[in-house]
Amino acid sequence: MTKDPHHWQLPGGVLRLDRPRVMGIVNLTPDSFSDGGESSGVDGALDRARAMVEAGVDLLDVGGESTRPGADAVPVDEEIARILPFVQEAVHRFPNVPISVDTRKAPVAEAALEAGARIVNDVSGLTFDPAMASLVAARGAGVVVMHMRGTPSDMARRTGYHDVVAEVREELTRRLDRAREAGIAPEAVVADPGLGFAKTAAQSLTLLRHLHDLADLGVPLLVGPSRKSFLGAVLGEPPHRRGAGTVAACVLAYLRGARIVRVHDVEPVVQALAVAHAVETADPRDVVAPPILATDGRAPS
Ligand code: HH2
Repeated sequence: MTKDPHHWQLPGGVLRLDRPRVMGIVNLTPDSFSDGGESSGVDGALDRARAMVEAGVDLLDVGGESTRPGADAVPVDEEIARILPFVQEAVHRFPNVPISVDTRKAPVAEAALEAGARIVNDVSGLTFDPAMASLVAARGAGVVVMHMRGTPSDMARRTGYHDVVAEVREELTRRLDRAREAGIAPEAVVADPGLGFAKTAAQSLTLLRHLHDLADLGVPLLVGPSRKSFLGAVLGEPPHRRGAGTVAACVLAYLRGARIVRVHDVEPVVQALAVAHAVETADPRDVVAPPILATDGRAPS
């Protein structure tokens, strides 16, 4: 869609994607799969967001409805009531950190954009609410178009792929075409293969392994591996013990072309990606080898 996947056009400016970016997850839900209830109060969520900002987060993604399989549907008014106080406050407290709203519903997105959010993260890839694409276009908002089949309630049964990478690429291409037809600027769009959404653990691992094959979508890629069950399948650990696995997945995603990762635990991922990026881009001539021993005879710290 765009020739330059190194920028993301957002209201109020462009987010440069010449280094990996970290999107921090702020769930205002009682039932999210890994942190449900952790930050259901607005003050708690703002404190967690502050810690993420101090750890170097680039974007904050706020959600008021869990997308885990079998999660309860949340009425529009309730979803707005959960997220709006956070968005209203966060745009003032963290003016340099674009706020994204994780929703499939146009009225929720509209309320958040009205309050100053700049991105709509739609896990349905603009397919759930027919009004979503035109809203994003009219507002000039940034948008994450994610791949999923079905809805969170039935997606676990919709994992029949012959070639998961080719089919996800094909289905994402159609969604990106629809976004363009609705008038959304190509530079405002980021695509996401939707790890764990209508994918088995093996399919999520395959997508991560072949992420480079999605590069020809022509838009920057965002990937959300954080604490997901495909990591649990590898590690045999519950969600809150998948932190190091999440870091590994983020680094691998970056090395395979992802520009943005969406995570719960920001600090280790910011560090890991900073090192990965330095290794990938550093000129070896810039690196001065440290002395084996400091001149006073003590080992260098
Ligand atoms: N994953 C989740 C939610 N939103 N958005 C994008 N773009 N990509 C993802 O991979 C993604 C997403 C699920 O994670 P979480 O928000 O922690 O859980 P829940 O949906 O249960 O609140």
